[in-house]
Amino acid sequence: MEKTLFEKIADKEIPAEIVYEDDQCVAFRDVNPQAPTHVLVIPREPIPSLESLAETNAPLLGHLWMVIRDVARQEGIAQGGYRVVVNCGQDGGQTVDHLHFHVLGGRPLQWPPG
Ligand code: DGP
Repeated sequence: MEKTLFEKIADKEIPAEIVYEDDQCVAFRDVNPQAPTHVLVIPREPIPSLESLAETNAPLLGHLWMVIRDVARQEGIAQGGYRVVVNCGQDGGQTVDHLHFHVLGGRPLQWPPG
């Protein structure tokens, strides 16, 4: 099966500024940042979206949240505060069909989102 765009980034076939990686996930800077810090955290496994998660993905999800916390600390936004966003499906604004967590910070963020 054709690799997703984010699999190609994880496999370093497409360049990206990777800020963290391990055997389960990769974190890299968004190409179109919406805040001074905008990092995407993805599982290496090409899970298409939140909607396609299985019960067996629960340990992976726990790991991803720990990585999100650590990336926020590493980026220096943990103390000021930050936001984690997962867009799911068409109405949710998802454009890349590979589960990803947006980690946004470095400025006060507005609420609600559009
Ligand atoms: P979403 O709309 O939630 O599916 O977010 C997809 C994000 O992926 C969007 O903020 C832009 C980012 N993105 C798309 N293509 C690339 C790419 O080639 N490199 C990087 N670093 N980010 C990308």
